[in-house]
Amino acid sequence: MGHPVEHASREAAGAGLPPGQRLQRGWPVTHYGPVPKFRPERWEFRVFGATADSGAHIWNHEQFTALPYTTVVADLHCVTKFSMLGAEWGGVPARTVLELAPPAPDVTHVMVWAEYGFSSNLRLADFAAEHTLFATHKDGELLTAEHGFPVRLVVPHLYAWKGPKWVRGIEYMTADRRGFWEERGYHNIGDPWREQRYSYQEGPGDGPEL
Ligand SMILES: Nc1nc2c(c(=O)[nH]1)N[C@H]1C(S)=C(S)[C@@H](COP(=O)(O)O)O[C@H]1N2
Ligand SMILES: [Mo]
Repeated sequence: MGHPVEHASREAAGAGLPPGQRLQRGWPVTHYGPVPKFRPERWEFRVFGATADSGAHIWNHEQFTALPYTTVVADLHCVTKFSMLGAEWGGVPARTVLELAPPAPDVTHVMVWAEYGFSSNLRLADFAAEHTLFATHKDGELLTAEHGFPVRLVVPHLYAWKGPKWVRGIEYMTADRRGFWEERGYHNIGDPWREQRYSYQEGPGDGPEL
């Protein structure tokens, strides 16, 4: 796939292990449900909800993989307490998606949608963070099916459930709404440095009522 390479970034890793985490060697596979089969002719990446022009923006697989490509070295912290450090992810920056398919001015949150209706909600600022990436590659190789091929989100500064594998689109929202794990007992924000693991730890303003 012929991406134009922009730049490599090395600032989303190297801070060590967040509290309560342990180092994992190798790369385990962690998710709920089956691994979806990729059907390129049916696949599309859809930006919808409160877009600036109020229409949906859709890229097919060929178009999506032709968007500007960059790399980010980032750590992955699973809320079940293992962390994988220093992977090099390659893909399309979330900021690029925000530029090409801009949200309306009153958008505050983004729902990231994946196959089988899996979802995760992010504050717009977390989504727009410099290192948030729609990854297609890890360590120079295409993602494998079980790790999210063709596209997964990587949000280096949040727990890994905030990064859906098998992403199919994003929804711009003018109010917060909980995603799949956020409705099922996990923290609405999910900052590993503050050990925001479970929804019972949420303070006022951290998320919509359960
Ligand atoms: N679609 C989808 N994405 C998902 C999940 C899931 O259940 N479904 N689990 C998340 C969790 S909890 C973790 S720790 C990471 C694990 O990514 P890995 O299997 O590539 O290590 O994927 C995240 N993305
Ligand atoms: Mo996880």
